[in-house]
Amino acid sequence: MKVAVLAGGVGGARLSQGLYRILPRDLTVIVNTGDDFQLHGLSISPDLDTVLYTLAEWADPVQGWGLQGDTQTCAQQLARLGGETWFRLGDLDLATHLFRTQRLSQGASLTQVTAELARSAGLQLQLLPMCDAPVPTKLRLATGWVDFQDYFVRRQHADPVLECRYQGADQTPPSSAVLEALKNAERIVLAPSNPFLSLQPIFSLQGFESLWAGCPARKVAVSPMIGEAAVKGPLASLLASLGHPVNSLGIAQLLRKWVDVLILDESDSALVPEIEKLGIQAICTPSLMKTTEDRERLAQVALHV
Ligand code: FO1
Repeated sequence: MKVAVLAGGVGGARLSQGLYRILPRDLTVIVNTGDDFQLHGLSISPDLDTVLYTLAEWADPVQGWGLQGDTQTCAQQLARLGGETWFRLGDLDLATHLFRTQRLSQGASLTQVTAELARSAGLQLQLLPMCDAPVPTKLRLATGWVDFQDYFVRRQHADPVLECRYQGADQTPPSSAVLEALKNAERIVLAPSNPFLSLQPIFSLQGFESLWAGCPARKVAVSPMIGEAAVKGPLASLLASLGHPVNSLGIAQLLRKWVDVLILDESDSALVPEIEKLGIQAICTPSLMKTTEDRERLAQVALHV
């Protein structure tokens, strides 16, 4: 079965790993690039790297992002020189950024560079950025609009978000590789990624709604909420500040036009009737992914519901 996954962040990477263990050759992971930015002249694609490192089994298991065993020698020297160190790039991680930045400067597309990185990591799947042009996510806080990593890392996502914008998305189509993968998929899985920060940037691309409507695949999402808490990151606070229920019902309301099925945690079974009133099927199962076995088990559910 050909499967396409839409993913961003650590939750997206972890479910993608579960799917990859089941379908190493028939999987395409389409990744949010709204978090991408430039720092020290380097092209940084955090969500692509989180998925790449997780699938290669190189990821730092505690943070979920970055490389296991990485060191900060370069960042320490940069701090001595008075450089910017609010966004920590590990010594090993720098190699990925040097590679990506050089290949982009030689005229390669982000899709090509990502394929080269995936091949070098020994991965058999198709790993795709959602598009090849920058579509930076901007967030409105009480103090005004800020760049994504300014909100997420520099301010430690402590400020309430009042509005999200995906700059240039309506003039940027998904890449042709993304179009092909979605059209040919027999199942599309929306990973348990933040709907505002990881999925909506993909949905906002030019022509995406009509592309989606023309995809014959069954569309299954996994909720990133368990009870009133997000498994990771600022999702609960975003749901609250943007006026949605802070639980999987809020996720169902946001995703109802995009999916046929929502998988939610077994502890949230009381929400099933409300979710099914929205016209989507709700399936309950343990959804916390601590081990690789958890990831594979949840992936099996996403493939078979
Ligand atoms: N997240 C942090 O909270 N602090 C960091 O210094 C940081 C550095 C970093 C470097 C490379 C990378 O690929 C990811 C990094 N992240 C860091 C994670 C990243 O900001 C977020 O996980 C995503 O952008 C949100 O999904």
